[in-house]
Amino acid sequence: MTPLDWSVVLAGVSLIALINWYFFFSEPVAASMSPSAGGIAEVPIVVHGGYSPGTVRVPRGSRVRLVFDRQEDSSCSEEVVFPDFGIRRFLPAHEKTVVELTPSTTGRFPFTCGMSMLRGTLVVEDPS
Ligand SMILES: [Cu+2]
Repeated sequence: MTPLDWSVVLAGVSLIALINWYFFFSEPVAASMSPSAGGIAEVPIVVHGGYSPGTVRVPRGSRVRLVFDRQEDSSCSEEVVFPDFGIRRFLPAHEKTVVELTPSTTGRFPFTCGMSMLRGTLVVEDPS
């Protein structure tokens, strides 16, 4: 193999490592919300190649309103699923979709796209 071949291989391996790191190890910025006047915790979540923020902290026992703002039409993100809450919702492209739930137990609850490729976590904590 020529030096050029090696550099192509190296670039490919680095890219794969970077993608794996992104999907499995990066913990996107967490958003924390306390209930507003009406006792509703509203959290905006941008959907664009992933969920931003990827970790959403909400208080147990409050009505939680997650506003998914889907800024793409890639079919991967067209559905969002909250397995622990029995929720599966279609997210129209370039629109905001509200998902409401009231978590009654603390813990970490994943949410994903319809194919479980994009991942986020709902962290339910005791209200302080
Ligand atoms: Cu997907």
